[in-house]
Amino acid sequence: MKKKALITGVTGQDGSFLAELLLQKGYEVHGVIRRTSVDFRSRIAHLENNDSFHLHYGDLSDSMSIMQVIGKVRPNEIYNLAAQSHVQVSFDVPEYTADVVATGVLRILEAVRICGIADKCKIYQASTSELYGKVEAVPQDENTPFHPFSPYAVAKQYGYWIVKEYRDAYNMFCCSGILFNHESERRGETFVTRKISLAAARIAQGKQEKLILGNLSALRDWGYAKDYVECMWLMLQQQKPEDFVVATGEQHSVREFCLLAFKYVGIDLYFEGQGENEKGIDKDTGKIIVEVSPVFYRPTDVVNLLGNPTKAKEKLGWNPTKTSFKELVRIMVEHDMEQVARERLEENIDLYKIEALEKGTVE
Ligand code: NAP
Ligand code: F7E
Repeated sequence: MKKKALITGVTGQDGSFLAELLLQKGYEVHGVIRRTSVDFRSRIAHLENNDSFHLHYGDLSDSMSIMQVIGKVRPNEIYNLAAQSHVQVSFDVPEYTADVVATGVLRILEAVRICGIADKCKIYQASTSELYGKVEAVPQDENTPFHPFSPYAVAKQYGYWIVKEYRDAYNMFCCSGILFNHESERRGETFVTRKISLAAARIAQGKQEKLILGNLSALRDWGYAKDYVECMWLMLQQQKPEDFVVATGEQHSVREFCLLAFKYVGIDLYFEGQGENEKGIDKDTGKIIVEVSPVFYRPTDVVNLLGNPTKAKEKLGWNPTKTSFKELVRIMVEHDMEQVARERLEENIDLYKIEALEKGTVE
């Protein structure tokens, strides 16, 4: 019998990588998707013909749909990856963020109990380094106190504690991965790394003039999402449910990410000025390429994240440095250079077609 996994957030960055990994491992994979007016399932389109891959409509804000899916699939493992995952957006939609990111976790845990599979189903909760927020120690590990610093982080803190509560109260196999930022060529375009890699590719190919960012000094521990989903799976293969920090143990600033991404597209930048007046300038042409705007500042920002992955390394045998920072930036930039080149080609074909239509050479 194939093991059955249910992934919420399957259309997201991590959900799509995890679905691929579990299919490779021989699982029957079920994903929860939302109804949207525009069908936007590009990250999982390549999996939709796989006989072991099944999709179900559901929403983490709707207990009945969650109960129905869990009752129907009766999975051996649930990976709860669904979330309104953008920290800045959580300041604009705080109530919705709390409903999905906090109460959504409770809905899953209760559905598992109500469906009578609490002793058979293992649950992974996508927790986050944002819990450390206004950090009380650097680096952060499983024992570092939490200090959430955004509506998103406060909601994730509820998720973390309710998972722990169900583990203690009902002896359920549920655990949280405290994942530090992980990025990839599939990262949403408004997260800072992807915003930079795409801008570098567009600027290099003459499709964009400038890149406008917020806090360039924010420090993050950035890993590769494909490596991180392996660690999620490892957590559910243990005898005992435990929480783990998942990080690389290396820290870089947003400014450093920019310097490297632009270097990969052949633009050597240097930064000068301070705060809102800081600029990234092309060494060869003297052109201003990067500017700062307070529009991208947050009411409270998390500025010093660095994880200590020792526990995951030792207990799970997970390799935190499989993909280096340099390699991660290279993967993202190479992908986006190709994507932008393809878009330009399509635009040229469209222009050619319009011209031909106007001239009457095609129908
Ligand atoms: P993502 O790309 O933003 O994907 C989020 C997923 O959640 C999407 O599939 C989205 O569906 C789904 N979703 C959103 N609201 C939902 C709702 N109400 N009901 C059902 N599904 C809903 O996020 P990610 O980067 O893959 O992250 C996965 C999880 O890890 C999230 O919980 C995130 O908070 C957490 N996390 C991420 C990082 C990171 O660095 N990436 C670090 C720590 C923790 P649509 O496609 O329909 O929008
Ligand atoms: O910001 C700064 C910004 O939006 C990183 C989510 O996956 O990881 C992610 O949250 C830093 C912040 O990610 C821009 O102020 C500067 O300090 O890429 P981000 P995030 O907020 O760290 C955690 C672990 C999660 O759990 C979340 O789900 O970069 N920054 N300029 C900017 N950020 C953005 N988005 N855009 C800018 O222009």
